[in-house]
Amino acid sequence: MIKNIIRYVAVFILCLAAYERPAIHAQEQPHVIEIHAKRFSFTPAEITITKGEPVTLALTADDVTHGLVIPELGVNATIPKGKVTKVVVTPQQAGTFKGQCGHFCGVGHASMVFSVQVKDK
Ligand SMILES: [Cu+2]
Repeated sequence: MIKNIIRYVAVFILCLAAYERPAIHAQEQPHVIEIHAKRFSFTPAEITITKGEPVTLALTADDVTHGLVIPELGVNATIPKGKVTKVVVTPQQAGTFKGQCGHFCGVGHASMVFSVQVKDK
C-alpha cells in the first residue's frame, strides 16, 4: 500500500518536471519569424510584433540574392541565396513600418515591399 503511494507520488513529480521544463525554456527563447524572399515578394509580406519584445527575423532567399531594408527599425540586411540570415529587432515604438528589398533583383524589384505592424504590449 505505502509502496504504491510512493510510486504514484514519484510518477506525479516526474510528470510535473517533464511538463515544466519546456515551458520555461520556451519563454527564454526569442521569438523567431521565418520570412522568404523570392522575385518579387516576401512571404509573409506583413508581420505583427510587439513593442519592446525582441524578435529574430530568419530571412531566406529562394531564388537570387535579395535584401530587407526597414529604415525606421534599423534593419538593413542582405539575404544571400542558400543561407539563413538572422536579424534581431526590438521595436521601441508602436506603428506601421515599411520595408523593401534592398538588393536589385530584377524588373519587379521596386514592388518588393514589406510591412511591420508594431503593437503596444
Ligand atoms: Cu529586389
